[in-house]
Amino acid sequence: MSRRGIFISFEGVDGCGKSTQIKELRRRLRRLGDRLVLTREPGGTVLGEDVRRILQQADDRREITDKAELLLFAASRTELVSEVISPAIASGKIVIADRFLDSTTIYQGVARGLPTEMVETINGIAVGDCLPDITFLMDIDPSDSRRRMTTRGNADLDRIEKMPEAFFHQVRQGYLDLAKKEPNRFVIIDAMEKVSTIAERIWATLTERYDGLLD
Ligand code: Z5A
Repeated sequence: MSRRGIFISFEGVDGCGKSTQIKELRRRLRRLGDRLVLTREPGGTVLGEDVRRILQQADDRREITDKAELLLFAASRTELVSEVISPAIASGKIVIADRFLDSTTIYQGVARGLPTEMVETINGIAVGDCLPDITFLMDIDPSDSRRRMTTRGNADLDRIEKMPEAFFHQVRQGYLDLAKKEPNRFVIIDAMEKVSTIAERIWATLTERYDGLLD
């Protein structure tokens, strides 16, 4: 019988510190070697990286409708699930995802305002029964994460990052509401804590839940 791995996802407003914590976790799990698989969305496959470029570089000359945006994220995700995530989980690997379908539920559903039923249907088509076992929601006030992003200093904001601050307040609240609906999957992290404090909290949660599976 094949072993089942663990599917861990990180979510939150942009600049909340997901990538920083994923790096910390990767360091702690380095001994797993190729049993550890990292993904980011959109991206992670040839098609996914193309979609990332299309979505991030679209500008006023090449507008993307909200529905097209939804379908592009879904197209990237379905490739990632079938090429990378599902095979990895089926063979007992640990997958750490920088964003997954909750990002679509919140950014395209709540913040863009596409109908919930439409978003759920597309999400279902994209991932089937491949869902995270645990999701760390890095919760932060968007004005604090914005400040971090401007001090990070790497160039221009992309298409979504240019949205007004109110958009990101909707994103934050949307995530908190979703976490309340799925308390067994979501772990809410205060993303304003120090990097090392957050890393400890995440590690303690994982080792408690998956005792032995991370060895
Ligand atoms: N999107 C969507 O709409 N629908 C979808 O289905 C999906 C995505 C999958 C992806 O952008 C965009 O696509 C995103 C949502 C949308 N758009 N927005 N807006 P991305 O992948 O390019 O970026 P991101 O995921 O939004 O975030 P990011 O820029 O990668 O940031 P992060 O990973 O969350 O944060 P970080 O890079 O770890 O940290 C940001 C800065 O804060 C950095 O300078 C750190 O050193 C600093 N930092 C981190 N932690 C701390 C703490 N604890 N204290 C102080 N400073 C810290």
